[in-house]
Amino acid sequence: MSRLPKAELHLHLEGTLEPEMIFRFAERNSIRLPYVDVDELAARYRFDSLQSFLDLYYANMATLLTGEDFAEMTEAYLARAAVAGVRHAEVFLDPQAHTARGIPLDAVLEGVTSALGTAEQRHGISTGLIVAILRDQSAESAMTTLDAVLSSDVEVLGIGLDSAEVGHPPSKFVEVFAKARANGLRAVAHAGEEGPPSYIWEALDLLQVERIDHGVRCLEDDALVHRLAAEQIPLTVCPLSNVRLQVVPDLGRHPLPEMLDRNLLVTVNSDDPAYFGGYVDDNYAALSLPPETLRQLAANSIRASFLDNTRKSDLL
Ligand code: ES4
Ligand code: ZN
Repeated sequence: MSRLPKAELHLHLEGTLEPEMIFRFAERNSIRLPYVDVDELAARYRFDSLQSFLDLYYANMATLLTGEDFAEMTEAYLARAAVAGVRHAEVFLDPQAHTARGIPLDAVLEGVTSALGTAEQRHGISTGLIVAILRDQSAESAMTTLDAVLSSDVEVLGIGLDSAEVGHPPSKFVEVFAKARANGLRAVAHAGEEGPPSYIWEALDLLQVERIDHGVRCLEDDALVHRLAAEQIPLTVCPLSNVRLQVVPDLGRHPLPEMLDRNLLVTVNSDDPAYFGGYVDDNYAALSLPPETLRQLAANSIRASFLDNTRKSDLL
């Protein structure tokens, strides 16, 4: 199944920072790590919530300093994604996590886009960049970040919303998303991962997003499920992430089959593969679904992408 042509729609570039890379970048950037080796670091990859993961995810970013680091990380992801059959990737980047550490936004964007720009040629993967807003930071910080991104000369596909969900509802970012959409960005948001179904309603009605990232908690609200199904709003589900962050107890009890049964436009994605035990092919395999269902999920990922219809038809 790994070769099925597919799109990856929910992938945090910083979540592809593998332990080996963390040590290599720390060495060359003279950054002291609080772990002696890869094994000691890998032993910390046990999480009991989204926040417990985010603490390590942000700490490890201290090793990313130069445009070159961002380019290498992105290139390594693309090479691995090609092996997984990914033909199109719409990837998240968290600019605030880097600008807050004093890394110039231009270095981050140039590094990432230099690798994305050669992906088609090197790996046969078309790409788009989604700038994600950290919802646990202020709306002012989000607006400053959006303005900086819009005035840079990189091509950005969309705006997203991520980081610690509970207590940070979509309503906090209405103006930011309105401005992003007015400037031609596509809009998506994490909602209903740890947060309640009301956050999914808000993302749709207040932020006017075109896709929901995760969204697994929609099943708690029948009216919401009907809306998502009727409008065929894509849900970018990440099975291994959900298990590792204890959003669901185990893969056998993952709600994805029920979501498909309820006619939701579900896609399978890897979220933060360096942290959650696998890339997108591993997520497909982990579900233990029949081949025709896996084919359906791969087709859904193409349909749910922001590609134009011509390229969608080529990939389907
Ligand atoms: C994330 Cl799994 C997840 N949820 C929310 N925000 C994130 N940022 C990176 N991974
Ligand atoms: Zn995510």
